[in-house]
This record gives sequence, structure tokens and C-alpha cells, in this order.
Amino acid sequence: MATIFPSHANMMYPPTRKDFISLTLTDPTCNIYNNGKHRKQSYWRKWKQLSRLQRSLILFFLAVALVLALLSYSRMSTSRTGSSKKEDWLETNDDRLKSEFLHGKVQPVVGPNSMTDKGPNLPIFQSPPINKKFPNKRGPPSLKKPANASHTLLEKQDVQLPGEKENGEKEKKLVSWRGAMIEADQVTEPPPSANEKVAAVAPAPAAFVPTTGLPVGVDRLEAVRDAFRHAWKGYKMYAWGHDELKPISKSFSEWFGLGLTLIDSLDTMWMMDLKEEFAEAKQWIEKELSFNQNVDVNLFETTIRILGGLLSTYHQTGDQLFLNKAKDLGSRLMPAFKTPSKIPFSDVNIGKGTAHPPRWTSDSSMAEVTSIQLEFRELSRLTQDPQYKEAVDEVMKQVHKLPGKHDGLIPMFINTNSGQFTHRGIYTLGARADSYYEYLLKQWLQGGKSEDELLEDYIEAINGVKKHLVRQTGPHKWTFVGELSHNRFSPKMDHLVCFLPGTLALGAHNGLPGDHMDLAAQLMETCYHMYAQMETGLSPEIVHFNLHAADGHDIFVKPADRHNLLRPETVESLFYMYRFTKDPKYREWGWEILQSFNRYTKVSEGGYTSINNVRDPTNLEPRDKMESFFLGETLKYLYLLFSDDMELLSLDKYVFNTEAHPLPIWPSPPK
Ligand code: DMJ
Repeated sequence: MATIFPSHANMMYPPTRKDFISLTLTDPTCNIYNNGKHRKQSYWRKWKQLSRLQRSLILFFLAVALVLALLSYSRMSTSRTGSSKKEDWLETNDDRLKSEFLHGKVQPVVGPNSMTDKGPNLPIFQSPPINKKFPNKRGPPSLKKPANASHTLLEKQDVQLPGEKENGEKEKKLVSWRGAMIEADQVTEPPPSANEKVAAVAPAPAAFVPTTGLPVGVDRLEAVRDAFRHAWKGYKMYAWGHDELKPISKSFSEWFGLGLTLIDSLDTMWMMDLKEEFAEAKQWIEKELSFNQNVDVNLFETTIRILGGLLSTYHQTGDQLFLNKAKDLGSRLMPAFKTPSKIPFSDVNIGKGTAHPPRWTSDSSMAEVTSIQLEFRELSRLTQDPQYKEAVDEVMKQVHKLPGKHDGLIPMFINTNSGQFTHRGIYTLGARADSYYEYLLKQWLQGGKSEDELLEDYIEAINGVKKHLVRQTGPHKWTFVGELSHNRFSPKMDHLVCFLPGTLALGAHNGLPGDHMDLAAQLMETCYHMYAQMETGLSPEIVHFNLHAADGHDIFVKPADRHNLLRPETVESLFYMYRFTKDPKYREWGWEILQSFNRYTKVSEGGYTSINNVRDPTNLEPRDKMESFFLGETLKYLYLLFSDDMELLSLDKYVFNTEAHPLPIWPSPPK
């Protein structure tokens, strides 16, 4: 043994505690030398011979070893989810990104356009927080069967079928939203047996079925209505009159306490001809909704979702109730504009009539103060009260003149005291700036193309986007919109930016340069890839693009950015692109996205949930929240995408606010 462990030759006899430590750490047999002979001691006795310090040291080393072992195990299992080697795509120019990848913080996506790359088709929500039982069902009914075939058990149990009342009784006819009678679908299915339970959380454990493999004759409009009914069912059961459904825990969350989802959904229900649901919601508004509440609301969110929803519903239905509610809310939001600069505060207490900025700053975000104009301007037109329009036009006038833009691109914040831009140097079309650009064009359209400053600012901004933010990926030359941070380009794009293809197309349709349409088509492809490249077919919140590699991956996703909130921007743009080009590929892409929502975010007993991980169908990490814009926007745009009725909310008569609530385009003023 001494030859194997030469250091033992220097030991004293009897061995000191120091010797014991050294031996313990080097000799796996843990023998101690005794006058040339080995004397076996029990581990326990040896342990007791140690000083407290020595024992602590040993325990410390063991703990460190255990932590290291656990860490390396978890890295090994994480790396199994991606098939790529780091070297395959490390040609990125973004040093921060590269370093984050090397430290395990970023994942590249799997190969392009390959259905086989989409990962294993295993059941999802593997560890749901509540009791689960997966019925052996796959995908939405429309995936499996033509329109007249029977629905799956899961669907039957959870979803009111087309043409069927709550009690299961078949309705023979449905009344379209214009009042015409149309035939209800003939959908029949045996009821579930009494002892069959629906999975509490059972997104369908389906194989990915590419669109080309779908049965002919699937009624896509009906599939969207099914999705809406399913979402509404959860909201009605567990969150009625509250802001948002938490579909997994079967509860709700409050943001403003104003029935946010219910109001955001009104015009979608009207458009989809969901009359019973609409009537119930209207009754709640009539009987329960009061804005006379001591509650702080966010000016922007309340304007686009609630004021916009009420105004749009008033226009669709002609029902005065909605206009009265809109007036009441609009006047309660006005204190937000009482600031030294007239740039509004972010928050208003609609009961007390007081307003304030967020606690940590006196800044407001640029998107927020410049994306309330469509709604306030329309409120003035309807009420013949100019105060609303004057307040929001003042903001646009100031921003038009404000120094500090970068070729039409704006910083993300503005100070409510000074009226000046703050946090300069960062330019993005994502969060905090996005709808500024959208509303420049849409205000110009709303006002009958008469307000030249809005158009000038829009054209200049799009030129700035092209000059500073548009780039192509190295591998497949996908066009994307990145960000500029203190003159440094970052190939980062929020999913939010996917509103841009639709806005560019809308501008081109209204006579703006043809190259806006070219850019729209290219960006649309990229936004589609942001879905198609993911293992779930759902886009993450943020992606990074690979600028330099000639081959390898185009898209990377950081673990912190892998969530999907059921956002609408891509399907919104698909709707515009289809309306203006009639290219069927846009409908196919939208259909794929709807199927992915159904497959990975649908909660069996009602509702859809946002998820934390679009990269792993076996570990989606549901966030237990259904955002109101899923009903207000995402499903509305999908419905409009699949509708053949080009007069349904015609883009020559309506302009959609940033929450998908259509408001009328005003007649052009006399010249
Ligand atoms: C919506 O509230 C609006 O579309 C807004 O412009 C951006 N964020 C959400 C949807 O993603």
C-alpha cells in the first residue's frame, strides 16, 4: 500500500489527526498504518478521532462535490434538448450572447423547417399542479375529423359544440351577425359515460400534424369559434366578471378589477355571432360594471382594452349602453393629462380622479402615451366633446417636434415634468415603443389621411427602421428588425415586433411606397419562422438572430425568453397580409399556429394558458394565465384571417386599435 500511496511513508505513529485527514482523502481503503502493519478501524471511530475543524472540512468538501455533481447532471440533461453543438452556431457577432451561451444561458433552435426536428411528441403538462388524467385524445377536433364528423371526447366534454345550447340541445339555425340565417353545423357525438372524467389539465398529447396532412373540408372558421367558446367557458366558470382567468388553478387574477377579459372579448363575440355569450356579457356590463371605484388603472391598457372595446362594440351593435360606459370611463381617465408637460402619467385612480407616474420614476413609456389617440379622438367625435381629442393630439404635436429622435426612431421613455425624451440611445420596435409607429399610420388613416405630420413621422420612422434596424440572418437570409443600443446593433427581436408586417402592408395598401410591402412580406416570413422553428410550433417572447454564420441556426432563444403569452402580433399581420395579397400561405401559417395553441396551451376544462417553455413539448411549464388579448385579439385575427367575407370589418372602413378593436375611418375632411 505504501508504494501505492507513497505519501503515507511520511506518517508518524500513532498517526496524527492530520495524517488521518490526508489518508482519508487519498486512500480509498481508509487503512491506517500501525508499526508497519495495517490496522483496520471502523469509520465511526476514525471519524470520532477527528477534530471539529477536520470534520467540518470533510463535510464541506463532500457538500461541494455533491453540488458539482448535481450541477453537471442538470447541464447534461439540458443539453439533451438541443441537437446542436455549440460550435455549429457560435459565429454570432454578439459577444454577450456568445458568452451567455457558453455559460448555458442561451439555446439555439433546432434545424430549419424540419418537422422531424420538432422533438418528441409526448404528452404535455407532465407535472400539472392538479389531478390529471390524459384521455387518449389527440389535437383539436378539426385536426382529426372533417366538419361533419363527431368531436373527440375531450372536446365534447369541454366545449359547447357549434349549434348546440348549454344543455346539449341542438339549435337548428344560427343568426349571423348581420342578421342572416345560416345553417348550423351538423355535429353529433355520443355523450361521455358518467364515470369518465375529463383531465383537469390535459392539453392533447398529439403528434405534430403538418397542415398538408389535414383532412379536406375542415371548417377553420368553426375551429376558431370552438377555440373562443372553450376560452370563454373557462372564463365564465372560474373568472366571471374578473380581469383574467387562471385556467389551471381554476381561479382568476385582478389587474384593475374591471372585468377586463369580458370587455376585451365583446366585439369578438359579436363578430363570431356568439349571441348567447354576448347577451350574458352585456347583462354583466349593464348590472355590475361600475367605474366609480377607488382603483389605480394603467392609462394605456385601460384605454386600448376597455375604452377601445366599448367604443368598438358600440359601433358594431349601435347599443347606447356601450357608448355611455365609454364616456364615463373616458372622463375618469382625463386626470392623467394634468401634468406639467401635458404628457400623461401612466396611472390614474378612476374613483378619486388623481393620477401619478409609477413609484420609481416620473417617466412614461413612449408606446403608452402615443397609443391612446385613436380611442380618445373617436370618443370626442362621438360625444362632440373636444377635450379628449385635444389632450391626445397635444401629445403627438409635442413628440413630432421633440429633439432626440434618430432618423425618426424614438427613445423608449418621456419625462412627464420636462416633456423630454429620457433613456436616450436605445431604439427598438419592441416593448415600450412598438405601437407609437403603429398609431402614426393609423391616426393618419382614421382622420381621413389629412394630418400630414403623422404621415411624415411615419415615413421617416420606417426609413429609420430600414437604415438602422433591418438586417438579414447569415444562414437563410431571413429579414428581421433588431435593436440599437448606444450605436451598437443587437440582433434581438421581441415577438411584439411582429405587428410591423401588418402595419407596413396597411400603409402600402393606402398608397405608401411599394417597398414597404416587400419588407412586410419578408418580415412576415421571419415571424412565421419564429413559430415554425420551435418544438411546440409556438413563438417565444424574444429571439436572437445569427448574423454572420453562413450555415447553422438562424434563431437562438435564451431560457428566460422561452415563454409564450398567447400574443396576437403574428396572426394579426397574417390577417393583413392575406387581405391584401390573397396568398393562401398566410392562411396555412395561421392554421398551423392555431393548432399549436390548441395542442399546447388548451386546458381541458376551459381556457387556454400562457406557457413558460416553447422549446420543450414535454415540459411546457404552464403559467396559469389567459391574457385578455387572447380573446380580444388573437382569436379575432384568426377568425378574420379565415373568413372569406372581405367586407367583414373592411380595412377601408375600419382601423383596428392596437388591441384589435375596430374603429371607423372618418370621412375625409373637405379640402
Ligand atoms: C396587447 O395589449 C396590445 O396588442 C399591445 O399593443 C401590445 N401588447 C398586447 C398583445 O401582445
